Amino acid sequence: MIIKSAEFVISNTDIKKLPAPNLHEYAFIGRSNVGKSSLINMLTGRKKLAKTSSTPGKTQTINHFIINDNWYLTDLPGYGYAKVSKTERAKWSSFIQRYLKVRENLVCLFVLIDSRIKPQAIDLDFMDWCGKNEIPFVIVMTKTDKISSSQLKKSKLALKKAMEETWEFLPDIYITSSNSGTGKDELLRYIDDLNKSIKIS
Ligand SMILES: Nc1nc2c(ncn2[C@@H]2O[C@H](COP(=O)(O)OP(=O)(O)OP(=O)(O)O)[C@@H](O)[C@H]2O)c(=O)[nH]1
Ligand SMILES: [Mg+2]
Repeated sequence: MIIKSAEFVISNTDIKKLPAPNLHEYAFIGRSNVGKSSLINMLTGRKKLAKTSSTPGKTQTINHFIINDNWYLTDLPGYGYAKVSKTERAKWSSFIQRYLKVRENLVCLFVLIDSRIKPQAIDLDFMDWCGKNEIPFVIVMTKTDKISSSQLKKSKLALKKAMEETWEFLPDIYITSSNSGTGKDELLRYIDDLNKSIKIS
């Protein structure tokens, strides 16, 4: 798929102010600093569309971007940010969980996992929560430019093993690097296929 246009639409902390749910939507979630905003920039080929930072906790709101005037990419705040208070964290999860549950045009959630580290309880718990709430998702392993191909193989295997504890069928796993562009064509093709095969009423 060719990205002809990618524009910022709205930043939200209020579920009621989200854009009308009349277009296909794909959201990016994962731990703080995992590379959600960078991946949105890599996929759209716009370096500064979503704001990125080397300090965790950069994205604090739900950010909608409209692509080719036809579908939404949504950048979400990260979870598991250690410096955030318990109350703030609880607020975050109820806000994001509500968004994920009510957003009827959310075709697929991309759950980003750092390819450099072993499976984390917070990611596994979050994916279990998605399963229980019937939120369709695939996994995206990020920052693969920072590890060797044998390390990547090991990471992927470890993740699959950890997921097999609770999952009978595993979701697709995409391999990406926002630095090198790895995975761009595959993810855009996946989105294009879903745009064509799923009807948004
Ligand atoms: N080497 C490398 N660095 C990356 C990659 N993706 C992101 N980064 C770096 O990781 C840091 C965090 O990236 P962001 O895209 O801001 O992460 P985020 O998940 O949006 O973070 P929050 O909004 O804070 O939750 C930045 O310093 C990026 O440059 C990647 O594929 N490779
Ligand atoms: Mg971000």
